Amino acid sequence: MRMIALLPLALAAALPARAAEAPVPLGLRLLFVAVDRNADGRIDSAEADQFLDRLFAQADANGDARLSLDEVLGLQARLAPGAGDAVRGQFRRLDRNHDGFVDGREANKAAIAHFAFLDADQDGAITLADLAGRDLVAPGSGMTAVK
Ligand SMILES: [Ca+2]
Ligand SMILES: [Ca+2]
Ligand SMILES: [Ca+2]
Repeated sequence: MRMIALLPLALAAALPARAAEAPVPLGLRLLFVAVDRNADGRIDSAEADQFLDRLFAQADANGDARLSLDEVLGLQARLAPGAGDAVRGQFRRLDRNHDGFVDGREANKAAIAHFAFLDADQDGAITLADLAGRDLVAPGSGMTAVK
C-alpha cells in the first residue's frame, strides 16, 4: 500500500514539470519511467536497447535468439490481451526475410527506425515532450500501437 501511495511522488520527481503537464497517458508515463533507468527524463538509445533486449528475452520462450509468431503472441497475451490480429500483421512486417522468425537483426532494424520516429526533436533521446500528443507509431513502420 505504501508503495502505491509513493508512486505519484516518485513520478513527480522523475518527470520534468513541463512534461508532466503534457497530455501523455499515465500508462505510457509509467512505461517511460521504467525504461528511463537513470531517471534523467530522457530515454537514450542505450536505455531503449536494454529495454528491448529484456522484452526480446522475455518473449523468446525457447531461448533460440529468434522469435516465432507463437512466442510473440504469448508475450502479447501477457502484456496486452486482445491485440492478437494487429500483432500478426506486425510480425509479418518485422520478419523481413520471411523465414517465420523475427531475429535480433530484424528486431533491431525496427527498433532503430522506431526510436528515430519517436525522437521528434532528433536530439538523440526520447523525452515525454517528444511523445506528447502524437501517434507513437509511424504509418507503415510495422510497429503497432497497443492501447
Ligand atoms: Ca535516461
Ligand atoms: Ca526473419
Ligand atoms: Ca528527443
